[in-house]
Amino acid sequence: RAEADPLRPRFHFVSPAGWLNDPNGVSHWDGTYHLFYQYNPEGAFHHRIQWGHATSTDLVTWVDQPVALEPSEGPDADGCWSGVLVNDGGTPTLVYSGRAEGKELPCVAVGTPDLLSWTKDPGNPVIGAPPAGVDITAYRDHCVWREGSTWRQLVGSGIRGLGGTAFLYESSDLRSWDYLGPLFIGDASQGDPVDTDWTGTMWECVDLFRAGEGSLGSAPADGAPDVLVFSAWDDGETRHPLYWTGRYSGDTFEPEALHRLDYGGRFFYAPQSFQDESNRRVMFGWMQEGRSDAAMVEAGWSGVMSLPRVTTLAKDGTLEFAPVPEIEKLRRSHVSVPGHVMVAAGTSVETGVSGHQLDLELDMQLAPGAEVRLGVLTSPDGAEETLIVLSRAADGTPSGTLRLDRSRSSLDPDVDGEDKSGPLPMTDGRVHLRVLVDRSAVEIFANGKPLTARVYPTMGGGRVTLAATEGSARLLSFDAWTMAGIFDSTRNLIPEGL
Ligand code: DQQ
Repeated sequence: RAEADPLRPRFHFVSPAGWLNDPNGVSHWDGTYHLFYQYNPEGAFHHRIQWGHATSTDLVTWVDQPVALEPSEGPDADGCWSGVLVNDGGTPTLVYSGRAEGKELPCVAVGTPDLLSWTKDPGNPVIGAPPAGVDITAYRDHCVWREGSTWRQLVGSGIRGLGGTAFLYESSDLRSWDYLGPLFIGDASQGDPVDTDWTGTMWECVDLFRAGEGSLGSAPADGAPDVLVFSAWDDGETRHPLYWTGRYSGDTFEPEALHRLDYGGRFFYAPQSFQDESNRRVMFGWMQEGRSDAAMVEAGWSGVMSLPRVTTLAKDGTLEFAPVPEIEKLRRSHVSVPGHVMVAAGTSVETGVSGHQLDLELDMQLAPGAEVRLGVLTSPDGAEETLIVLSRAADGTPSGTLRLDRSRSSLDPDVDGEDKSGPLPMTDGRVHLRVLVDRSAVEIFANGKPLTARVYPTMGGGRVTLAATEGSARLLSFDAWTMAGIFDSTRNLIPEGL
């Protein structure tokens, strides 16, 4: 059944079987990219999680490798939860959360030089308990980096009654850790669980990095901020990725500003980033499902890995994102929709584009008060359509909104169709829009701001429409490509002849 599912993406990484969630141990090691991921090959549900593993030389095509970590008797008997890969003087080393007896504790495993087989440390767990005397909400996931001659580690957590946090540790050998204190504590009393920027009662998958030149802990040559990425969590269902920009120095992080990382919220969850061998910061996130647990089990698969994104610092001090350019090698037939046309309210452009695997790139200039809608996966009769809505404030202020309207994405009443939106920075109404459509996976980048989501059309439509609904906009350019798959319809890898 899983094999015949037309909603299963073809050029995003998906697991060979069953369930996939967080990216783990993302790295570039001796010219090979490694993507590990939370994996349950037994079925499309979260249970007894292993570390799946795939490698790539180009971030586009992937080769499945043997499972890297599996639960075994002891501190990870019930699951090998999220973690990272570090280079310990040439020895590949995983730091992950072992789950047993209903809780998670930090564990370590070392790998062979090819990173294909892993041996768990006999001393696991390497930290035997969360900090004493602190009433925590949870304790898991790791960010580990080298600072001078020592290792530093963050473990995601939350302090009951206060907010999410990350506990800071130090070690000389990755095995014996000294607790230094909370790096910084969020304030869960600010805002509400329904707010898209609520910082939650627990921080999952913390990821701390320097946004510009230099490394963590060094003096920032170019004034670039440090960035603390976390996935805001609450047992009342809040799940979304956020980041603070600020300064990490000594044993603390001084926050400057809080930002939403992806307007799709839970559809780009638990992101993890790394610096590749050409010094790009590349980030992956888990595109979780918007259908019911029963529908996932029925489909036989669940979870999509986002395309890798290059993460850079925008002039306004926030992060901006773009799919790695390598993805362009999957571009096939090209349609160029004539540019330099005005689209006025009530009119639409006949794009002539259609497909279920597409890369769309548009440049537009919106007049004040304009609203433009790009429709994808549109059924022949228009009953199903996923709308990417761009608008510019009427008063001429240089701001706009990016919105994803999924109210008509699917006739299936049981799938998630909630609106997703966020502020769209713009100058003179200009918008550069990139949309990657891969069956049920949609990644949108508007002036570098990402909005990631899942859609479940039932009618097999693939038309692309463009219309203005308010005011007018000038279409400057519009290029569309169909995208080759890296998987065939039965999820066999297509390594050659893309
Ligand atoms: N997923 C992992 C945890 C992490 C969560 C378990 C985030 O380690 O906190 O699969 O999605």
